[in-house]
Amino acid sequence: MTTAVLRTVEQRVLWLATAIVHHANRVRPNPGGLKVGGHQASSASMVTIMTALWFEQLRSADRVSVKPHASPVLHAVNYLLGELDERHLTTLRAFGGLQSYPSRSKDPDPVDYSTGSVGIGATAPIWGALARRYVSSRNPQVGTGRQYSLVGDAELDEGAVWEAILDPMVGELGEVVWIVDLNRQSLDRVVPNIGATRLQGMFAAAGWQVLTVKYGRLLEELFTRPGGDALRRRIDEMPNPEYQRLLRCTPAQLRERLPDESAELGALVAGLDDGALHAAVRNLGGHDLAALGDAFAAIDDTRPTVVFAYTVKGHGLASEGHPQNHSSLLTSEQFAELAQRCGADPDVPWARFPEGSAAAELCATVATRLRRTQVPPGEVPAIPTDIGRTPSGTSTTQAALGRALLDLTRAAPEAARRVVTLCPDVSSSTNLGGWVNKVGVWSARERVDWFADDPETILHWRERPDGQHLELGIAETNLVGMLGEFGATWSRWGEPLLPIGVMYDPFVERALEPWSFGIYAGGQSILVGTPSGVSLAPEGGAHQSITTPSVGLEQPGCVAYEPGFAIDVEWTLLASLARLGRPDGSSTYLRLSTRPVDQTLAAVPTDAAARERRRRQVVAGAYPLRQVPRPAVTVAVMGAVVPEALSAADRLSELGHPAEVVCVTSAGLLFDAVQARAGRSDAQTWILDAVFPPRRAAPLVTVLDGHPHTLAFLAGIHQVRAAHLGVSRFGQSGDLAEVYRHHGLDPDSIVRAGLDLLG
Ligand SMILES: Cc1ncc(C[n+]2csc(CCOP(=O)(O)OP(=O)(O)O)c2C)c(N)n1
Ligand SMILES: [Mg+2]
Repeated sequence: MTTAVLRTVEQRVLWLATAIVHHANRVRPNPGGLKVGGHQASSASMVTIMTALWFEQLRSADRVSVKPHASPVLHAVNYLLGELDERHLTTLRAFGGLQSYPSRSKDPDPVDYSTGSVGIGATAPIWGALARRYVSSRNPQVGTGRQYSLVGDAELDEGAVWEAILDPMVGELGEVVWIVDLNRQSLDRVVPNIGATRLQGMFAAAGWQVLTVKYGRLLEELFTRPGGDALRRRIDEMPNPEYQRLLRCTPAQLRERLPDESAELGALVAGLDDGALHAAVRNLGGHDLAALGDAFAAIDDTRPTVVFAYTVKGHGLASEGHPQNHSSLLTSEQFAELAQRCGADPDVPWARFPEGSAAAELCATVATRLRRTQVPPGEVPAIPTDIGRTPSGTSTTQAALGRALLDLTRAAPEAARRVVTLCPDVSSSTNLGGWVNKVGVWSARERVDWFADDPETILHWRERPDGQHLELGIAETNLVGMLGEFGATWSRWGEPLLPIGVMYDPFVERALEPWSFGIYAGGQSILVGTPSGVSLAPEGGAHQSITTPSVGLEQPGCVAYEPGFAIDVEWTLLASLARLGRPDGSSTYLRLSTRPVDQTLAAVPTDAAARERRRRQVVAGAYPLRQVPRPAVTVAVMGAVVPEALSAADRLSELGHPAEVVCVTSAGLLFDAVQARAGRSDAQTWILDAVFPPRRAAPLVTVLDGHPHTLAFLAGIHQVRAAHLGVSRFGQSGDLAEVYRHHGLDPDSIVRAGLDLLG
């Protein structure tokens, strides 16, 4: 195909992307008057790259993550390929319309990766590549294909990017290709020293192939003329803001500024007409289809590749290169000028290429080449609801997780084979050793376990393609990025996985935003935070978590559980696994503890029906742990501090105030039920009647190892007087009893709170 046809398509993509934003802001009625916004300059920067990629390079098995602010370009391309109906082009940022940033779950056209949180969308294809490799080590049918990221240059400021690039597994992913839109601008400014050489060195040091597309054909040709070396040196050496200033200059101003007292360069510039001079200054490789084509041809696929493509933010628009162009919008006059340059008509903005034209034929051919067959989601094998064991003796909820996973391998081997655990260097300290020994560590190819014959090795590190555990460095952002993509394999390749990520609870908050973004993007997973709270007593203040229970309460697309007993861990885990890997699924956050607890306190009913009733309540959010005929006070407790609540209830009863204990397993589910009862959600409400029936309403003490507001809403169920105990200060190392006393979680504090309520 000729470059001229591609150039025609490129101009139309620029036009459509700009028009989509223009329509949303200057044409569509805006009764509210709030600026709609959109990013014409960020889009224009990427138009040539995306035209070259889609119309020449992409194959149907490839996947692409598009930088957030280029979403209009993606929609323009999809429109030209027949993947997006014209009626959507007028709906950017409208209610129910095209999303501000590419959204896999909400946009009506094909979007491979949701982006928006810079750095996170960029790294998603890395985790998508690993997820595909993992799945293809079980089912070779899922195929291969490149995983592209189209990245804004300022996105490389994000730690998430470097955390991903440094992971040793990533250096082996030859299907990963990043294209950096090097426009030297971020949101606020021209980046004074973008340091392309430094960035290139960092990628190279991580084992990536580094390609650079700096100049276009016109400049390259000028460099060969007399004075060409001086011109190259001048452009190479000038600071970014000076170069950026030249983009805003008239040809006359360029003649003054560019030569910089070099006679040779002056002569070269003097020999160029105005049009050539104006074009030369902005003739960067990222806007040169031939230069981009050469770079694509050089990708070797034996290791990840990064292409640094030099571009101009706002290329081809009146706002091009201006430092404040990030969210600036063309005026209607500027828009009309653009129409002229692009051969478009502002009154018929969505016109397609004339039938039979070379451009129309190119669109049709590419559409056929990229068409994908829809994959059905794929069934998760049945997951039992109850394995049937009743733990006795002393155990921790953290240890219960590893045990429940091992039990699952025996009770439901098919389902257990779908489980994949991910850990940022804390497998052994979070009690996953037994599971890792059983299922092995995943690696694309078998590796030697040099300690296999060492009798002192307890945790065996057998790396092989059928392993089910992935270990990362101490990189919580990588972990949740990976969780999101492993949780989306059902939708990409019809192969559901059941991913469980395990990290220390205090670091859940560090990982929360990217994990939440993964849920928003449509992946489902279980995130386990353990150990948690101040119950890790001697470990001390540095590792305690305080606010995570409310994270569990508030995170959309996620059910949060904080079980008190081992059996509760098993039941909630099984229920959570059953919600993964499907279109209507949801994620789980499981907050576990290293506090040893006597498991007989759970008083698991021995009668099968009563046990099942208990199980259902545990999974629905709460159960009555101890009941008295006419309670004077209710203690609602969650997680590790259940023994303190039971002991306080005993004492209150001895003092003549019969106290019952409700064990909360999910504050979030109870809150949903409260909202539903008021007609504000369609969650189930039966759990409130089962656990908090009106006839048993009594003053309420709530207790948890986390911030006390988490359970405070329970007082609203029957408008009872209430006291809320929990952790609201940084803590101390110490013995468990000392630490609980310090934070007011000990039985004395609970008894006192109960007596206060009773007056
Ligand atoms: C995590 C995060 N922080 C901040 C932002 C706000 N933000 C959006 S775009 C942007 C600058 C992006 O610059 P670059 O990646 O170079 O894209 P360009 O528009 O230049 O193509 C910023 C700071 C964001 N979306 N996500
Ligand atoms: Mg930029």
